[in-house]
Amino acid sequence: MATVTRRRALAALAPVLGAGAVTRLLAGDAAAQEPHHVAATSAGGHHGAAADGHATLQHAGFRKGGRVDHERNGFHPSALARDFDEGTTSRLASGQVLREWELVAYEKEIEVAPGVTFAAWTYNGRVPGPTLRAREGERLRISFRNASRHPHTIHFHGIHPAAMDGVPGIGAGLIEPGRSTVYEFDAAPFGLHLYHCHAAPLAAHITKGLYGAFIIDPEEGRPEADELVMVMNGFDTNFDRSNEVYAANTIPFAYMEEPIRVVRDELIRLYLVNVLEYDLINSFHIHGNFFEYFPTGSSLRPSEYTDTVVQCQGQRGIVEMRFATTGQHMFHAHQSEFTELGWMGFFDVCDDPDALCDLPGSP
Ligand SMILES: [Cu+2]
Repeated sequence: MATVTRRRALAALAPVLGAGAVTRLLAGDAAAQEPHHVAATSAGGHHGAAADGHATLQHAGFRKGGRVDHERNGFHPSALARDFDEGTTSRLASGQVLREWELVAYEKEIEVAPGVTFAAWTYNGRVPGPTLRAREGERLRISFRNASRHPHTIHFHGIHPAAMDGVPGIGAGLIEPGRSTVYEFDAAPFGLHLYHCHAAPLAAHITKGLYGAFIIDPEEGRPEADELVMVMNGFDTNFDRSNEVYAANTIPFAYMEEPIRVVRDELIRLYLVNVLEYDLINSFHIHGNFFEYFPTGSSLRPSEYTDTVVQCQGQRGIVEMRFATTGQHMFHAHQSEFTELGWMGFFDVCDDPDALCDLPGSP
């Protein structure tokens, strides 16, 4: 069979198969090509069947036995969305707060779609790496150990001395396998940043999984809110320099299977980061609502009131919104292709945060 490009395969298969099945075919997963697996996509979903042409909304996640094994991966997208790593703090003689983390790079096979494994490169065994959270003006110290078989770095976005930039040839430069280094700088400016490996070839080192969100809170803080982080990413599962699956926080359709529960009228603050490689832009779109957008989170005043925002590679911003009514609100990339290949989910808006307001038809 001739090489199947992702786009050609999608055009041919998307109307017939669920996105999960397409993904499996592209990934060369033999099991997925059994008729049983393909046919199973038509049942059980709560988004209706193909009568109105929305067959592509059906996906692996709705099939019995077709879920990613989060336990084996060692991280769960639902937990990850609310997991902020504040490290450990102490005080320097000067009175400045010292905040410290330890990051270890190592290889780990993760399941990125049901039955599709990916030989990831990770910080601390998860993709994305921990969401590092600090406060403006603190001293940050990140101890980095490379326990993988390839040289890596940690390059932080933000303001810091050149020697702390985590790029080859500057400061400690490339950290060879088995070696360690310490990155240390003051937290500035406040906002939503990111960190990632800066070894060459850059796109490969990033797309393998070496990235994470990096939040610097303003000194005076932000209004209290239900806070979430979504790192928009994708995976090139067949190494053709294009992505076969898309997601926020790694696992396609994870927030369809487990919608993110939020409370009506409560302020939701979403830290949104785009680390996608191979596709120039990514986007976030909310249904039935509008949000205020703070580009790079570096101002306390929003620049935009909208329902869709676009981010280039490495771009990020803070989304703030409230839902006035209960119910299920979809969010997704507004590039339909990304959506169909995994980058979509639901907010489940409830009156009572402890109530079970599961989606009708959920397995
Ligand atoms: Cu690297």
